[in-house]
Amino acid sequence: MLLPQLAGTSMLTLVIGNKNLSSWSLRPWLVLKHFGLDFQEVKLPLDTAEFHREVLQYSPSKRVPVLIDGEVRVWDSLAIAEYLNEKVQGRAWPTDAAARAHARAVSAEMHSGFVGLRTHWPMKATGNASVTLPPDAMMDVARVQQLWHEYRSQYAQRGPWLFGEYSIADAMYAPVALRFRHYSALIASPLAQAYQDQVIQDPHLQAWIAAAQREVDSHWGA
Ligand SMILES: N[C@@H](CCC(=O)N[C@@H](CS)C(=O)NCC(=O)O)C(=O)O
Repeated sequence: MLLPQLAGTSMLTLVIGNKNLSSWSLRPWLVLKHFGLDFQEVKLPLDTAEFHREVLQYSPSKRVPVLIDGEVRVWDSLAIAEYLNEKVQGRAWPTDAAARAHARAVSAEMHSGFVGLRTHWPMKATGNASVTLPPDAMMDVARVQQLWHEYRSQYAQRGPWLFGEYSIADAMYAPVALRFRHYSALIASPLAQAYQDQVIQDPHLQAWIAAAQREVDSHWGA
């Protein structure tokens, strides 16, 4: 059944957490923006009584993000990205089969891995901090940089994103670019550094960062 507060709208709805903190929310939000899909946001403040009270009406997993499309609810960032990919006739993955397979592999690797990096350097879209990483997290940082270097070397001729044109893989790694910025990660490879710059300078990501700053300034969700 359609949620009463969303009845009467045929627009896609993305339920997200704080823009300063919610890395999983950022990913499908970027896919929606990059592929020009109209949507409205519902924002819930993470780790609050309000979040726990409200989230179940949207999300069977009690987590965000969740996409609501009429009667259809899709939870989990990667499943949402795949659903959106179908809405744009497959344009959210690279057209070339080998690039597509690798884009899917690195996206799955991000989705299921990098636990050390994600634990010790949680995403903050604003500000900066200095946090020393344990060896497992340092290996994650090195692996991300290695794969950025590898795919930017391979697909440089096709455009500035990881596989040339913008794809779900870029959305999956955007929170890592923000982590590297927040914690001032050293990036040895010039190609990986250029890719991080490309991700951070993305006007859509800049809009997300500006909204995150407004949250922080107004103590929203604090
Ligand atoms: N695997 C999920 C992870 C979702 C997730 O952990 N979301 C966090 C916010 S970034 C959340 O909802 N946390 C609230 C809680 O666990 O109570 C995805 O890819 O969407």
